[in-house]
Amino acid sequence: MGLTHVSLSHLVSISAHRLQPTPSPRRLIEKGYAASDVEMRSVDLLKGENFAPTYLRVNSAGTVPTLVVPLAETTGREQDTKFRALTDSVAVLNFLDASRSQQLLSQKNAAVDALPAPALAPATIEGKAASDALIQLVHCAEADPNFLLLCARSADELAAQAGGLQGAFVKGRDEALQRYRAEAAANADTVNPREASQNSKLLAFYDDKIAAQAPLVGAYLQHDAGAIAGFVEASRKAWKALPSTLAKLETQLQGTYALGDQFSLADVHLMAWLARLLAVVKGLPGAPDDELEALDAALKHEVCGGTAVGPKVRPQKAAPLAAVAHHADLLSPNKLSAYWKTLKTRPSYAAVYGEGLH
Ligand SMILES: N[C@@H](CCC(=O)N[C@@H](CS)C(=O)NCC(=O)O)C(=O)O
Repeated sequence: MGLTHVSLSHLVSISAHRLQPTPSPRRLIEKGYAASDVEMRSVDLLKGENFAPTYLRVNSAGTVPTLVVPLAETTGREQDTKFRALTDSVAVLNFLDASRSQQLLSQKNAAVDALPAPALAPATIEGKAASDALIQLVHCAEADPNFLLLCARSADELAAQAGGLQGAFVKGRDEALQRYRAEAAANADTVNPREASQNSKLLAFYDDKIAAQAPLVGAYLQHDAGAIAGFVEASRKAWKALPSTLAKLETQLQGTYALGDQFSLADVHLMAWLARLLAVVKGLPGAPDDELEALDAALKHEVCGGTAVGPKVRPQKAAPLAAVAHHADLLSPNKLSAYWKTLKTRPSYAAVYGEGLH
């Protein structure tokens, strides 16, 4: 399970004369970018570095990834380069796909030329619609595996996680928010109007984030009984929503890869999403080692009821996945598990997940 890896998300920049890149090593590798093309910087989410004022100047949402790219018209030697930041993974990946064409390659050196630069965007209107639908599906808040990572379906699960990486994440983030907020508040009386305006924006940002994170802080750090009950309920709801996302995926997968027999942009997004989800289920208490079995086990838990707060739910007699299978056939073998096994054969998989899923 990968909170350590969550922290290794990247801020990336592209300089004027060199293509650099990428928040997504998957994309770099699948697109044939060379290591020398890349200038990566890590933003440690465990320490709340994504909330630093310097980072917020680049990405005002305070999320990763960010890709900083030069504006085309300022890439001449005679001009100062101006940059623009792409601040979400869909825009970043689209940019990286479009930015390494064969034409561009032919202007570069032979070693780099030798690497293929396949177009990963679908070529047809139907393909694009199917691709967009899949990408949207795994980026919707309801299917956010990062939330599932923090979720606790019982007070016991919460207590276990509070002593682990999840607890460290909530704590590190809370401390960073409080510290950055205090710094902004200390500068509140600046006479420089520009600084004053920046400061009030920062204060508003930190206040919003602190309010949004209050349920997590209440449950994880303050051990507040009401907050714990509310968080357990929200967590169960999030887990219950998972089968329907998986069922949609199951019906939308079109072939060996998401859109058929070619690896495409949708696969880059799906690989990241599935890897994170499978890392989460593997990290659940008592999970089997095999990630697909761990997913089955997590889904079973939802159907049978697991360790529960309040009255114990009796495990149902019927096959647990039968209820999940109501949404689609999620029993192995199925399209999704075959698809995952195919993704695991990609060189980008070995490069990104060789040391473990995250
Ligand atoms: N829509 C954005 C969301 C990215 C996102 O939420 N990233 C997570 C890490 S995987 C993040 O930055 N979390 C930090 C936070 O929300 O404070 C994207 O796809 O780029």
